[in-house]
Amino acid sequence: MRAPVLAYIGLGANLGDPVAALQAALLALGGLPQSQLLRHSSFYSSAPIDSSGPDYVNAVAELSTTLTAPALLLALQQIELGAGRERPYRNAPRTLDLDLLLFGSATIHSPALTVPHPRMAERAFVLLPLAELVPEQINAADLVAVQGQGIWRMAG
Ligand code: A4P
Ligand code: MG
Repeated sequence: MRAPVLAYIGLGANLGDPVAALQAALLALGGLPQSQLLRHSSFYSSAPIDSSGPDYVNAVAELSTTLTAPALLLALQQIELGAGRERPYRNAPRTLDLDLLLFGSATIHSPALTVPHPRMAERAFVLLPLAELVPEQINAADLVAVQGQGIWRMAG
């Protein structure tokens, strides 16, 4: 059997009830086969970046898994579909977005999957929750660069 890998998943939503959507997504992540949800960050609220609609709620989850990265991506997309995700156009507002940010120390460049997630270093809504879980993996200069992005940690 494959050794478990620590995967970090970015959760985001800005349509419907985003907090409920993220809570349901965490439950679904906890129910994935060959996987264990270890921790998740606080929830953060921020204005859409390169997107539109209401403010987003974002968080990051830490999963220990023996799934392969493509199998995990497929499982994430099934959870998105179950949350009513539609894809009318790129960066459209969404009921749930699950991005595979990190998959152990893997670097992946396939047509369906790029890991680490190519835009994560530019985004406070990824870096701040990820820094709660694995501060040693976050580049301090990246954190400084996103300081101007309005984002706040939600209570509870
Ligand atoms: N794909 C490739 N690599 C990955 C990966 N590491 N994780 C492919 C997930 N998917 C990956 O994704 C399009 C395709 O990317 C997939 O078919 C998959 O094979 P998508 O979720 O269908 O489309 P999308 O969400 O419009 O694109 P993407 O890349 O997820 O968008 P971004 O760049 O993540 O931006 N502002 C705030 N405040 N908060 C947000 O959460 N999110 C976005 C989405 C924009 N602005 C935001 C937020
Ligand atoms: Mg996505």
